[in-house]
Amino acid sequence: MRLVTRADLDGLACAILFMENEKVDELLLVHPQEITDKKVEIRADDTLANLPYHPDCGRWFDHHLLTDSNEKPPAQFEGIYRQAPSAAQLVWEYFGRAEHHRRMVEETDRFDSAQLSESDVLKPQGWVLLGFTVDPRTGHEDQEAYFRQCLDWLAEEPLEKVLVKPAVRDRIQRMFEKNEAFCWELMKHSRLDGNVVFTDFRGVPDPTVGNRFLIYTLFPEANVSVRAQFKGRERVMVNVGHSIFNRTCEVSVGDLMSSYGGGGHFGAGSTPLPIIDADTRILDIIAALQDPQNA
Ligand SMILES: [Mn+2]
Repeated sequence: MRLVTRADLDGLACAILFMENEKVDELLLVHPQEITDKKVEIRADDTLANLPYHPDCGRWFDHHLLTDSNEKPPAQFEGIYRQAPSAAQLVWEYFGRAEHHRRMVEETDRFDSAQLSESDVLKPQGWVLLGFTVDPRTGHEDQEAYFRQCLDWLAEEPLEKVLVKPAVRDRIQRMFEKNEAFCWELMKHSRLDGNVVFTDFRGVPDPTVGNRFLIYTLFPEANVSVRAQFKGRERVMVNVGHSIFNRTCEVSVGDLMSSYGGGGHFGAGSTPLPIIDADTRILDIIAALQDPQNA
């Protein structure tokens, strides 16, 4: 069997569960968009986990909302699909919910659905800490090699022993350093506009990539964040996300972003904007996100 998953904590937990219960001959790490765009060849002996459905796969486990761009699964298929906090939860259930993996699955649930506390963001521990180091959005180098290394270790040793390995500690150290630099950049380039915190990285040549939740620890008054930065020379990328602490924003970010040509989910999304009228459109986006009582 070939396991096809994505290189995040949920994919890692899925892989640990499959490797303990079945013979996994090969592990392929892909980005969900590569499945949606049919850029990878999927085979009948493939198990897809934490990824959109592909008609050629043998089994499928996923928990993400089905969107218009996703291939619809048939009524009957091998595996489990359900909206759930993580795909690992579904794979765990498939293999009979072994007690010794309960902690890993519960923490993966929290991490994957961003049910995190401020201390999970500022001083993460355990699976959440490991989750941030493997997160493909954290901007570290050699993510795939690191993911595979962690998986090999976790197949043999408990999490506590893996977290103190020099390579892991090194990554944790660098992650905290990056987050520190990122906090300063966020403070310097953000302003609060009612319930919206707007970060303008358009003047920053090479912005640090840090923890995407830090902005909500710096601006607890905001319930939604908007960040703009250049993408190439012709476009501005705008990222919008609901605060994970102040969960009062009722605007569907995905719908708002799709009206500008982008997309996303209820709580987060992004859109490219042409440079020429980015300013006006950003103001429109901020206005659309503002609570009526701030108007
Ligand atoms: Mn997931």
